[in-house]
Amino acid sequence: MKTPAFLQIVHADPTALRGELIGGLCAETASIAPKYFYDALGARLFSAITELPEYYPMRTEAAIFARHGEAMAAAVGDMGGASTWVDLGAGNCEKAARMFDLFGVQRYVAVDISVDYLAHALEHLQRRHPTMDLLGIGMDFSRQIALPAECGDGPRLIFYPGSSIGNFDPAESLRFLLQAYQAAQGGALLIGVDLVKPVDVLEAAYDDPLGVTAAFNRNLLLHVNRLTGSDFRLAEWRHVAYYNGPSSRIEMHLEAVRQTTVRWPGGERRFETGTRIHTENSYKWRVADFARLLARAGFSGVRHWTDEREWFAVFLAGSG
Ligand code: AVJ
Repeated sequence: MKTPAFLQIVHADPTALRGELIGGLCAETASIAPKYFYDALGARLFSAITELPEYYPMRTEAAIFARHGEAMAAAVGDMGGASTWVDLGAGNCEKAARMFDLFGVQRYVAVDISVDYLAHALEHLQRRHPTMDLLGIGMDFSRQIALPAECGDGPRLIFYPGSSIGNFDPAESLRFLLQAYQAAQGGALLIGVDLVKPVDVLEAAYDDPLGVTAAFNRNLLLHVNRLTGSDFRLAEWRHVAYYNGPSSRIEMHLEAVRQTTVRWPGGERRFETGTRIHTENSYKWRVADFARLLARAGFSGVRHWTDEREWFAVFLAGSG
């Protein structure tokens, strides 16, 4: 049996991370970047979110792949095919693995910031697919998708499911798509995008009655305490999530329920009652606007598949 290969492209620099976090806390509008949600507990809480009846994106996307996967594979074939699948933010690799047979994937490159988790997932995957070429890459691709030569020089299928692109604002999304276009090397992009829909549906998905999303949001403070040595106390912060219509995005915040001072080695900040720390944006797109953005990034032959309610879309876009 083959063994999966690994490459560690960047080691997260703890001092730089700390500086970035403290900078966000001290800014006029305090913020913490959403990538910090995913410590070990945060990753499990997110997985619990995907089980909630109110959180429709994952199961809607899964249904689209199950129903239209064959058509997607045929469309990629019509575009000339892609020898390598590149999974951005692969996590447990399960979403991509479900498509291997349908797409006849021989070479799979899993990219994720958390390489330990990835190593484990790829070993498991290799046991189920003994002849496949598997490569794991520990890399933060949020600013730049700089894939190493080991990924091969043929056309690639860039796989970016789950509406992860929703964390980027429209300008950042365009930058990301331009990068994805280059990385595809004449292949294609397969990407999941959450769509605009009634506000009550959106808000329930990000403020569920069981409080799992609230726990996911508030757990961020425990992670920040560990990373920076700060002393956030959970009892003083509540989860706030609402749809910002003019910006087409869900916003998540943590709001101080009383006046509180947060201290860390070398600094502190006082938060008045009701002040907020912005923790996440999750943009919702209209099909026509996202198709236009793909075209602006250079993609052609854009197709999309959606569910009956048109709550979520999977786009396929060619870079050839
Ligand atoms: C992982 C960014 C797709 O925006 O729906 C879920 C994260 N935040 N509930 C999303 C999230 C709160 C999720 N993404």
